[in-house]
Amino acid sequence: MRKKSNLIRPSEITSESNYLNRRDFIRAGAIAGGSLIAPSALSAIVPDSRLATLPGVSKSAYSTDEAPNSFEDISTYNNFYEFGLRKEDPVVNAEDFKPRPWTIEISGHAEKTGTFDFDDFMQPFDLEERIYRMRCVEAWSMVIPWVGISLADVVKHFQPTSKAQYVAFETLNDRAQMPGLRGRSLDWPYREGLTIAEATNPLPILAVGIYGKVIPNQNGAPIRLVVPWKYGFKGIKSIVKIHFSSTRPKTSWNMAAPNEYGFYANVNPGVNHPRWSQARERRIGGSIFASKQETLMFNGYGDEVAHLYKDLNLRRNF
Ligand SMILES: Nc1nc2c(c(=O)[nH]1)N[C@H]1C(S)=C(S)[C@@H](COP(=O)(O)O)O[C@H]1N2
Ligand SMILES: [Mo]
Repeated sequence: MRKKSNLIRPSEITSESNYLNRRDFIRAGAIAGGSLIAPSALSAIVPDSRLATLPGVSKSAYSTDEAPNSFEDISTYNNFYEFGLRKEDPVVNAEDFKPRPWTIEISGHAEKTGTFDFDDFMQPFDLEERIYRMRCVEAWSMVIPWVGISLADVVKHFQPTSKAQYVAFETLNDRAQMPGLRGRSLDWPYREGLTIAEATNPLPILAVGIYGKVIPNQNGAPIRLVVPWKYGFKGIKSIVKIHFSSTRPKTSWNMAAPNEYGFYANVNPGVNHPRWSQARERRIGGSIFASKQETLMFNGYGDEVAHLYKDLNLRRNF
């Protein structure tokens, strides 16, 4: 297999002061050039220049042609409870988070297991850009140009045995770096899981970038799950463990409120959350006066995934 994922180390990332200088430079340039672009519009089109560009990224046929949200929307409106409960908390509180050195432990029913340094883990896999619609259970949505590796490729690489029916994931649990862990909003570490059939479907990716750049800390650096037909909470961030299990793993939101958040969490406009409708969604970044758009079954990815659930009652298995 080709070696594509020479991800850039934090030491190669330009410093905060360079970043500010560059931003000021761009802003000044835009003003000097006579184009009256508002600062917010500028930051919307300029990804954070502290983040290194990812090499060797190919385009994916699975991408939507809908317009992506701005880098600013994607990196400042976040859910990452380890860094606070409000949408604006993670961008501030994850600023000093260290996504290197990083290790990923592979365990359970698989031929290949062990603890891998992040760069060694990434080595066998090809980087792809996948522009996906994302739908949060809170009834907002975004379109995000992820860069990542196929989860199916990762699963196959570690050769799960026939006993492996589920894949479980865990987030880093480091109180020194994650102030939100002092709170009891969730039972830490953050946990998620997929069936082996879901995990080997071609759509899910482990994302390491956004807009061609290394993924910002607040979006789940250095690596996070993206499952575009499920509600956003399945997209576990800053993964340190992947476990091949014979039994259904516990998942954080299901543990916290089992009547509100199920194991499957498939986007389904026909099954409401007990406290609000799932029929429509608000696209982040649009006008606050814009009418909400209809939520699509499986977030519009039904052709690829509906067969996974053909024998399942989706009202009971929500
Ligand atoms: N470890 C961890 N992963 C997490 C969360 C979290 O609080 N902690 N929040 C989830 C929720 S509810 C959503 S909607 C998405 C948001 O991802 P984004 O901030 O990159 O858009 O991350 C998911 N992954
Ligand atoms: Mo969410």
